[in-house]
Amino acid sequence: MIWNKVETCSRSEMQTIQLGRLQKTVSHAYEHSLVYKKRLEDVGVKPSDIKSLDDIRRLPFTVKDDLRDNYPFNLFSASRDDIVEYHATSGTTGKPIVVGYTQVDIDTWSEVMARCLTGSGIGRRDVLQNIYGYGLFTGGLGAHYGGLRIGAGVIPISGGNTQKQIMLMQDFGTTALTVTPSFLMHIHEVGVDMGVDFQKLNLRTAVLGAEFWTESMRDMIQESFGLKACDIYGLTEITGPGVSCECHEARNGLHINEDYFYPEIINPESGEALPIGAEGELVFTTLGKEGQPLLRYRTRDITSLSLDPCICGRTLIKMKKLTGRTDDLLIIRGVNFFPSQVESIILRHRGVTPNYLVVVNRLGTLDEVEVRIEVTDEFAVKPVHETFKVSKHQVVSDELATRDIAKSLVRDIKNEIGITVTVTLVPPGSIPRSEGKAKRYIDNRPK
Ligand code: DLL
Repeated sequence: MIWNKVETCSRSEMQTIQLGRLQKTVSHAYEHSLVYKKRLEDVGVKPSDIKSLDDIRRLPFTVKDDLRDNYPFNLFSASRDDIVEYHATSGTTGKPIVVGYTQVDIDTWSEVMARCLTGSGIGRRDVLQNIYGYGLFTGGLGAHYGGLRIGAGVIPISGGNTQKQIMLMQDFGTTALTVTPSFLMHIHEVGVDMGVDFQKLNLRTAVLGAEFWTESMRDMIQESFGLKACDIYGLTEITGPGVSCECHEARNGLHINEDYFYPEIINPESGEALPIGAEGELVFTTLGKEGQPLLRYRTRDITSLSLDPCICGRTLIKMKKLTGRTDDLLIIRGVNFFPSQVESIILRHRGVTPNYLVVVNRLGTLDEVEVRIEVTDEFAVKPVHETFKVSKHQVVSDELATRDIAKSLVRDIKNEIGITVTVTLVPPGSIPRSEGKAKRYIDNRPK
């Protein structure tokens, strides 16, 4: 099913919509934001200079620090009276990033989320358990608005409450889930301990995002729950979830709602725009946003774009599943490495679980990488609490088999990523679980 016929329009129709909205957005930002007015004047561009989509390259980039520097409302391009909702990032370092939505922006958000949920195979007959956190985080309300728009029965349970999540899945006959992949795996773990057979529930679809996850994780989730899992992407600055989403037919690349979010790929070092197909940093210009339009916003997310036809019939440009974020890129003894790259290697090995943490330390002048991975119950020979007393990070079993697993992980990481790491197998349950986004690495090196 397709929610809106614009999702299947021709390239030239799409470009006409995009150009009209780009011109309006640049004028709106110029007229309503002193910050953008000055920025455009600094590069000598007036709204009337935007005559073609290529002219977007004349606009300056916007970066995360611009939002921080203008905290809380200086980048707003609408009167505070017209702002009907606020969201913000968690802001673990420094001030959070604040976003304000007008009613038009909320309507757009509902529309793009309706497209994403429909594309994932969800409809009005579904019971949608929305496990994304409600609050300043955009996940909960974004999925909620989309769910209401398509007429699904939304259960606004939010994150946490693992056992209650399982109870509602059983008692309410939940058919669809919106949740982070890591928390969904945690729900599975807890359910299995409670003796729940997830295959027997009514679950059909999960729309997973807000964090990096691999194809191997998708296979594991689909098998564990007996459902189809689609990837959904978005970021607070641009709107929240709903910027792009996979269709359930292909589940291979995310269709971008490009009539509202104009994508570009740039070389993250030089800022040069790259052609379709090249991998680089994803940049978005919002088309039609009123509260806080953003021109050429650098997301720091790494991916590539594709205009290849899709079996679902959508013509919307696709972005590949994310490779990583430029700010998560670790350079270890000269080798570039995204912590998330170890995930698919781990998931290929028996005896270990997808619960892992990459820890980077500096010993003298050398960077050392430790990959802590929880073993499965069958390899946790000693009782977990005993092992804990000895050392949280000790190998949990001295069985030869366990050593072999660790050795083969070290070998595969070396072969595929090019760095030598220490693998420490830790007892089940010893790596902290998250109810939202999982933290997959800690960099202890001096800044
Ligand atoms: O995570 C919005 C969202 C909520 C997306 C629910 C999907 C589902 P932020 O907290 O601002 O917003 O974080 C945005 O999370 O720049 C990516 O680095 C990462 N991210 C989001 N979706 C995905 C995904 C929400 N599907 C940042 N795969 C983005 C990988 C993702 N990373």
